Order: sequence, then structure tokens, then C-alpha cells
Amino acid sequence: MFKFLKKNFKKVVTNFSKKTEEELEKEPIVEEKIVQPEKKESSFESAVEEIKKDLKEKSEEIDEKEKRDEEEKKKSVFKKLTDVVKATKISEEKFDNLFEELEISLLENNVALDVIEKIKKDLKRSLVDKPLQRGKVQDMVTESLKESIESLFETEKIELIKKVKEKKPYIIMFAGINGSGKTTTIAKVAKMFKNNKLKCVIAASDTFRAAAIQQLQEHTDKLKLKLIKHDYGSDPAAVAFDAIKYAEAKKMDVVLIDTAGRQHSNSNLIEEMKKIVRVAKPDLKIFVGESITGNDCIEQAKKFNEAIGIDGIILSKADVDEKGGAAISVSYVTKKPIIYLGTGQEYEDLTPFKSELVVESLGLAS
Ligand SMILES: Nc1nc2c(ncn2[C@@H]2O[C@H](COP(=O)(O)OP(=O)(O)OP(=O)(O)O)[C@@H](O)[C@H]2O)c(=O)[nH]1
Ligand SMILES: [Mg+2]
Repeated sequence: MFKFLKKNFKKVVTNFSKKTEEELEKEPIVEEKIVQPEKKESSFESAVEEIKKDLKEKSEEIDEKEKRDEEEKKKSVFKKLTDVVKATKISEEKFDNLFEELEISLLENNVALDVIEKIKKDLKRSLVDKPLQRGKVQDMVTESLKESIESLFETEKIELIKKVKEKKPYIIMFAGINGSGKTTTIAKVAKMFKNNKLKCVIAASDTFRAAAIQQLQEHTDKLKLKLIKHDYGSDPAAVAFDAIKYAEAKKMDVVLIDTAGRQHSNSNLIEEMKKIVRVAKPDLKIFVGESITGNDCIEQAKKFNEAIGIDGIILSKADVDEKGGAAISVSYVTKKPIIYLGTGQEYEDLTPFKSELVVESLGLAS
């Protein structure tokens, strides 16, 4: 997962830091301080020192040479214990030039423009026109990037298993473009609920694509779950409605609604999806997007959010995503949390999303 970022981002950050250091070397020193570490003597030790000093002062037998030696010794110790801190500044113009390589790397990894702008602004705030200590740039850059990336995920978190216990039946609808992984994700989520002793029923509300109902049937047969289905071409909202009635009658915990894949540009299908929402009144609307499609996935999430107001995101196919830009960007752009990553084609391949995972992948974890 995110192999490209893992390999390259750290290299680019190190390069950025190195070049910034080189630029700082050329700049005039704006601050020079001699820093003396605090004395860490215990009161007992200082008392002994005092007595020694007293005795020394009183003694008239100390010859001049000894005195000089003592002074020299003191001086060298003092030198060792002090540090000269030299600070220089970097201008906004130079920063912009230096940031270019980092910017290109982020773009190549499918990071959204809004996110790149935010990271640039945050980094600029920590570096530009501030006295910077030479030799400390890499630490500052890493810390600033880490904070910036972490803040991309400051949305409400969703713990699905906890959440579905809030209401019975809890209704979850899955939406996304064609082939994004909705049906497979529903099967994974259903298996997870089953493992947690939550009873769920699935609504085959994709009545559009040939074989969609059959595909779900195969999953529900394997998982021994109830599937509510109508004929192909029938009203998807009616299927969802029936599944909810079934769950209410059988006191089931969760209803999972599968929907047909659709492009946000297809207004008829978007209207149909809005109708499912009006009829089923889902407690949670999850957008399923393919991690590998990067910026397209982010744009789709935005459009689906505008159409039906999504609550959370599942990014499928993260196992084959070499880049990771969608995972970095989609929450910031939509202000919705990523709940899970799909990490393969097996039922177990569903990983709870954690921002730490991204920070680690970028080599920014401390
Ligand atoms: N590697 C990998 N493949 C996945 C993942 N999730 C789904 N797939 C595969 O992606 C393909 C499409 O998955 P579906 O679940 O049918 O997608 P869908 O969104 O329901 O598709 P439509 O109903 O046609 O819109 C299938 O071959 C899945 O096995 C994943 O996390 N990793
Ligand atoms: Mg499907």
C-alpha cells in the first residue's frame, strides 16, 4: 500500500531540507546567541564548592602558576558547555522555489491541489521569515509536515460497529461510480457485522446492471445472509423499502443497501439515487471510491456529497494503489472521514482507516 509514497516522499523531503540548509548558509546571520546550559549542581555539591572557594581565597600559599592553570581549565570547560546558535532567515521567494520539487512529487502521487496548497501554507508558516537554526531544518520540516498531514483528517470519526448499535435496524446505503467496489465492500462489511453477532439483511437495489443481483446472491449464499431482491429493471427504492420492512419485522440489526454504479454526470441515475435516499432514509450514506483513481476519486466523492450528502468514505483497492494521494486528500476535500480501506478481494480485506497509517507511509512518524 502507498509504495510510491513510502519510497519517494522521504527522499524528496530530505532533499528539500538539504537545499533549504544550503540556502540558509548563503544568508546573513540574523541572530547569534551563546547558550549556556543551566548548572545542574545539587545543593550539597554547591555548598562543597562554596567552602572550597572560600578556602582557596583565604589561602595565601597558592602560587600564580597554579592560579593560571586553574583559569585555563575553567575556560576550556566553559567552552565545551556553550553552544553558539546561529540563525538565518529564508525568504518567501526562495521557499517557493525550493518547494517546487515537493509540489511535483505530491502532484505525481495524486494529492489534490487544495491539499498541496494547504501543506505549502503550513510549511511556509513554519519556515519563512523566521530565524532558523542551521542544522535543524530537517527536524522542523518533518514536524511541520506531520502536523499538516494529521490536520487533514480532523473530521468526525466513524466506528461502524459502535455506530450501528445506536438504532435498530440501522440503515446503510453504499454509492459510487461503476465498478468502484460497492458490492464487494458490502459483502466484507456484512461479514464483519456477522462476526460481531449483528444480524444484517442486504437489499439488492442495483436492479440496473445485468448479473448484479446474481453477484450479491453468491455472496449472501456464502455468508448465509438474507438478500431482498426484485426483478431486474424494477424500482431500486422499492427493494430498499422491502428490506427495511423485513429487518423491522425480524428485529434485525442492520440493512445494507447495494446500489448501481453511476457517473455523477448521469442526471437520471443521480435522481434515482436521491429517490432511494428519500424512501429508505439511510442512517449512513457511504461513498465507495477506488483509491487508485486518485484525483478522479476525490472529484467523484465531492459530486456524490453534493448530490446526497455522504457521511463517510470507504476507499477500495488500496492494496493496488502505489501512490496514496486519494487517501491523503479525500477527507480534507469532502470533510468526511475515511472509515475503511479495501485491501484485497477477500472478505477479510477491510482495514479500519487510521491517519497514523498515512503519516507512517510518508516516513513522518516520530
Ligand atoms: N484488489 C482489490 N480489488 C477489489 C477491492 N474491492 C473490490 N475489488 C474488485 O473490483 C471489482 C469490482 O468490484 P464490485 O464490488 O463488483 O464493484 P461495484 O462498485 O459493485 O461495481 P458495479 O456494481 O458494477 O458498479 C471486482 O473484481 C472486485 O473483486 C479491493 O479492495 N482490492
Ligand atoms: Mg455492484
